[in-house]
Amino acid sequence: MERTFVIIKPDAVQRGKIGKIIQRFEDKGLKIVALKMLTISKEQAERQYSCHKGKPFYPTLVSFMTSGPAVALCIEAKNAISIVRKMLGATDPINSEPGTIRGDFSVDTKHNLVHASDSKESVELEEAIYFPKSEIQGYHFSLNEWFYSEKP
Ligand code: FUP
Repeated sequence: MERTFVIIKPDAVQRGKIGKIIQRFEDKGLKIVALKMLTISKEQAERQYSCHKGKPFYPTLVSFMTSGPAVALCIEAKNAISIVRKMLGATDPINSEPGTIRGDFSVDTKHNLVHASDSKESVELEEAIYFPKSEIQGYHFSLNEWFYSEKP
């Protein structure tokens, strides 16, 4: 089993899309193991996006991410990182396919509703910014046998 980290961004909260987005993850068969609403601090946003520091869009990205409440989640599934990234769709709205979250709900690169980690390293880094280990739940997902051919 693999874990990934997701943020439902401030634009999605303001637009009333929290439930719709979480519903997609649940419908897919992904197990939510941590969930909270928070207003992201400047320090958290800067740590999360440290790889983009110095790029022209970095200052407005940080101010956007800290502009209002967001929802952070940890999700567990076989191949969770790739599956969730695929469900989000491409960063650029011109390339995000219909059927993806960004493809269905966004027209702008910055206001793209969701973030998800793109590698095991970024999961580790991002989880540590937002969730103490004690807030990540370990529990048996009784539906697993209906989602997987083998015991995951
Ligand atoms: P993603 O992994 O799809 O979230 O995309 P990136 O890590 O490349 O970018 C992080 C965020 O920066 C994106 F969600 C939106 C924002 N961004 C811009 O605002 N302008 C750009 O040119 C590229 C990214």
